[in-house]
Amino acid sequence: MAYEHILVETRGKVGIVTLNRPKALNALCAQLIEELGQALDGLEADETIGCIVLTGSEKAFAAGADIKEMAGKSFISAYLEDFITNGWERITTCRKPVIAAVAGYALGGGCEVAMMCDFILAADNARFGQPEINLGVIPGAGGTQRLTRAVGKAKAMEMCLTGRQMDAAEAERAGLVSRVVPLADLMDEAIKTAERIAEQSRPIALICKESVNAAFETTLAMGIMTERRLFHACFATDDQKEGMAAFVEKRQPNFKNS
Ligand code: CO8
Repeated sequence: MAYEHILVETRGKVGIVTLNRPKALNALCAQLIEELGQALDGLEADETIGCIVLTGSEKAFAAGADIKEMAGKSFISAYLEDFITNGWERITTCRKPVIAAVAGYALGGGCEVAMMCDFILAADNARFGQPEINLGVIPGAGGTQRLTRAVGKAKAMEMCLTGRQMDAAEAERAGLVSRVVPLADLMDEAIKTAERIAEQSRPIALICKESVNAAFETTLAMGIMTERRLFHACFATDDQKEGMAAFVEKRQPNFKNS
């Protein structure tokens, strides 16, 4: 399928979506968000794909929602079209693991999209921020919520109230990103990590993602209960039998995704 603002490719079991609107630093216009949703639909339906990498350019993962497109909106138009909910949440409903490989600016909606992914691998030139306050608005795609859960109230509040950006090293210290790697290695590392995930049992990887995500939606007691039930469910799979047999027989497992 031909897209205008994104590139989609597959490498073995890994799907790669590259935001590709360089003249606007990958500003997230409505069409780009729609294309991203279609790409995720396609990769989700593709049985050969086990993990997805979402990335941008070396200069910008995404510099936010498209300010030029947003500038003329009124309350009533934003409300009636359900601006933000519409389309943007598609990343969070993806059942396959999604890694954000972030280089350069991840600002506003760009930071929010990265945080919708399952984890963020950052290049050493990455910069994260929620500068919406400088435009007379607040973050609208989860920034005040996901950033606060990721880095705690003090840093999130300061960043949202001042628009201050975090560099990659601070983002790693604060727990916003899982790892920082040199810019030149970002895609190799992201793809290597995605391949490792895609090699695991597909159903077990989905169950694992579901269980970690439960930590953000429930109390500890409910989260532990969810994990316990999902752990029990693993024993209904052939891949549990294979994984444990392979360990006992000192060989690599051959998962069948069943
Ligand atoms: N929207 C539209 N166009 C943009 C955006 C953007 N967010 N960011 C950059 N561009 C455009 C510029 O207008 C410029 O275009 P042109 O050449 O036609 O003037 C081009 O990209 C290059 O940008 P700069 O010349 O500014 O590049 P610099 O290297 O000098 O600066 C910066 C890079 C610092 C990233 C700068 O471009 C900047 O500050 N951008 C805006 C960052 C920002 O405020 N982001 C938050 C946007 S609001 C938001 O995301 C709300 C999210 C709510 C949920 C989303 C709902 C859809």
